[in-house]
Amino acid sequence: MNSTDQIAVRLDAAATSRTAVPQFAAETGLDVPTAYRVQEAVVAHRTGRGERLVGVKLGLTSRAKMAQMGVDEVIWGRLTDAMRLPDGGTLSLADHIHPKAEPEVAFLVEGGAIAAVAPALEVIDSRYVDFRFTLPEVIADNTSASGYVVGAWQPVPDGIDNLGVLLEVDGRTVQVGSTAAILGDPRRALPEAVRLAGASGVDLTDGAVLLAGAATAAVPLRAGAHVRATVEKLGTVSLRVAP
Ligand code: OOG
Ligand code: MG
Repeated sequence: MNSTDQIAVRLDAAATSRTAVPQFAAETGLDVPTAYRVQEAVVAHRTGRGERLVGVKLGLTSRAKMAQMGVDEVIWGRLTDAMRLPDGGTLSLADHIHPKAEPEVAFLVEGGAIAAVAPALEVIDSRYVDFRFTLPEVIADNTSASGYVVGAWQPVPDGIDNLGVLLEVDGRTVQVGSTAAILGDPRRALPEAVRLAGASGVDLTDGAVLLAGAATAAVPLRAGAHVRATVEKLGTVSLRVAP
């Protein structure tokens, strides 16, 4: 396995067959610029099957996530329409490898600016065995992107830079954080995404969704679980895992 396309085929097959693959960066010497080219090729497999690019996600924008994953650089990935799940919708474990959920803040982009904000949940599902990867590996894997749920869009409230974030599973609080954990202020996600994605020729066009990154660590999804994220002033968003 040596070319960008071969790695992309392998990661796409892992996703579609719900079978984790071993890490490979040590073997291939994959670097970050090449990893973003692999990501583009991985997502091209999805768009080739009819999915549409609808936005961008940032990852590892909080210390909680950097510590959990052992990677300490902000990364970005591509979101497609097929990844979007309805608020209160149901996800099947059979469609995933080892999914986890994390609370996020979503922005709606219009005219190059933030037009609205919503509480969100991201479902990440690394295509690597044991959810372990190096920085280039997670970038190549479209930053573990698998699904996302967006709550009600609303105007950006005062104090967005320091709102409480809660993640509950079956009514029990499992993670607590603050939007301040996201780059110090989640609004920084926009210039950061414009810079990072722009370097690969990807623009945040009108109507694009931007996931700013998780404020807390992610939690594994179990059959039958009811997962709910709450962002102070923004409200809640939820997801069920099929029994
Ligand atoms: C990588 C994706 C990180 C976030 O919000 O920090 C991410 C991973 O943790 O597998 O989406
Ligand atoms: Mg995330």
